[in-house]
Amino acid sequence: MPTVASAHPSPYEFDPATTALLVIDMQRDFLEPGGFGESLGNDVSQLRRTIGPTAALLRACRAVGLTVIHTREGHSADLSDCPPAKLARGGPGLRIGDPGPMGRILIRGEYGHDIIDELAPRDGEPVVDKPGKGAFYATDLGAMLAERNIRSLVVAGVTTEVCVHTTVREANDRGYECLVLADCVGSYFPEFHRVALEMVAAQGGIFGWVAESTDFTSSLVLEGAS
Ligand code: C5J
Repeated sequence: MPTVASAHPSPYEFDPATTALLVIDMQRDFLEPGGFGESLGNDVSQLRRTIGPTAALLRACRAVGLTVIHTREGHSADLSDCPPAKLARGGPGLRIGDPGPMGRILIRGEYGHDIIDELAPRDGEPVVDKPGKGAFYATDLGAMLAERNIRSLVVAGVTTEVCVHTTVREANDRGYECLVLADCVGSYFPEFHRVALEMVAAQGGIFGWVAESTDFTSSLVLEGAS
């Protein structure tokens, strides 16, 4: 069985046949200027360091045929799936549904809502549209994973302490063994990123495991996953 020996708090063992890579919300709305992330006052350049490692991770996973699933956070055009408190966040004219340089902010079908070109999903890779921070809430992700007999989730994406954390917590409660790849997740706040990763692995791995992506991909290659 492939093992990521360097994972914290303990080696992470996984079966590639029952493991999926989950790439969370690598959308223009979070990573590029003029989107939802910037509308909330964030420096979106903080997230760019995740792109190169995640592109390499995708190449490695695709090469061995690992299941790859992407998610996108966003709302329907009529905002009926957006809670009032979420809608009220951000300054006037910069709220969810308001027009921006990449289309209406965080609205499905708009240019800004889609995944950045560097990490574009391949044909056949599911893309889960979610209205919340967690990828299980109000989506068919659970059914999709069950259909594929997935038990382990390797997690990349943004932001570490928001959608990545919420999703890992939801997944952990559902029995999935989650490995968060430190260099493939990012936050607008370096301190939140650091502490969020510590929280995953603390207390014997209360939410999961943490490792660098190259240690994960080496274990895939070493074991000749199929
Ligand atoms: C946020 C996310 N940060 N994808 N969403 O609002 O983490």
